[in-house]
Amino acid sequence: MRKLLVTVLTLSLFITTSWAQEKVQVAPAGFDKPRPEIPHGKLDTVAYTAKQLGTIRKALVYTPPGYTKKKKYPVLYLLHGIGGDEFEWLRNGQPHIILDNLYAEGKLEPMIVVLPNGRAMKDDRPVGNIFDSLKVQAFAAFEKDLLENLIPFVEKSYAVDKDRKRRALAGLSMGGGQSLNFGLKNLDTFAWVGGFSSAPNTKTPAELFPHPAQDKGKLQLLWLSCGVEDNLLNITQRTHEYLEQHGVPHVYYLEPGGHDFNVWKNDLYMFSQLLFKPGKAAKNTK
Ligand code: FER
Repeated sequence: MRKLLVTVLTLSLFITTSWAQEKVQVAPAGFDKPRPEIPHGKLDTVAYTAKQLGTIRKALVYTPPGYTKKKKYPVLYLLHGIGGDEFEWLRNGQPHIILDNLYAEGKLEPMIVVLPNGRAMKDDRPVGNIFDSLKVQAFAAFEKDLLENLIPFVEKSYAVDKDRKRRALAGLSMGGGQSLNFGLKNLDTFAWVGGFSSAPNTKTPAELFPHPAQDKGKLQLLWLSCGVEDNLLNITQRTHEYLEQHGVPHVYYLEPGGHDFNVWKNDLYMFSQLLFKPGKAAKNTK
């Protein structure tokens, strides 16, 4: 514990210092401010059948400016945290504004972004005790719902490129844990995986990526990020250390801040610019 504390403190000192020296790149001011004069993407609410639950579940879908059925788009599934639902990113992170602004600057590969509800249970609202074990288990149960219900629904409803190299899974906190757990287990489905400030639902590194030698070439991007003041930093850090020890290319991005949307908006800004750009992603990966 003492050693861990010292490591974290040293690390944060280093990061704070290097940030002060502007070595840690963060999103520029205004990246999340609406710009009425630019083209905007569109937000839809969709409803799909969850076979296992016997319910109709909701998700939000953001299609980029200029979206046309004549093209095939890659898809990012972007997951929320323990107190959230399909609206959490929209309410607190405004991904549509961040992405509209990036499109206006020509900085994104056009993509569809799906905001699911990651709590796969009959009542999937974030009410009562959000840490209740049945609710936490429902975050694990979402793996099946995502793979068997939501992805097929999105792919028949939108103009989607179904190649694994055009499918990404990322999320914040509980959603970061889900992204690492599901993404790294299903490398035939996802080639782009991102964990933002991943929570204690994240499997241990050896469970997450048990065959590094065999699998390390399968990812186009494996992204791990966290605020240096986040109490959950140890989860991201231990995952990074394992991947580094086993020579698995990944991005390890430590940034100023704690466990909140200032960090996650910055993550979306940084991560989205690498998505579906194999050359750029490889250049930014160690
Ligand atoms: C925990 C601490 C935090 C935990 C989950 C979280 C399941 C999730 C936080 C979030 O999603 O913001 O012990 O256990």
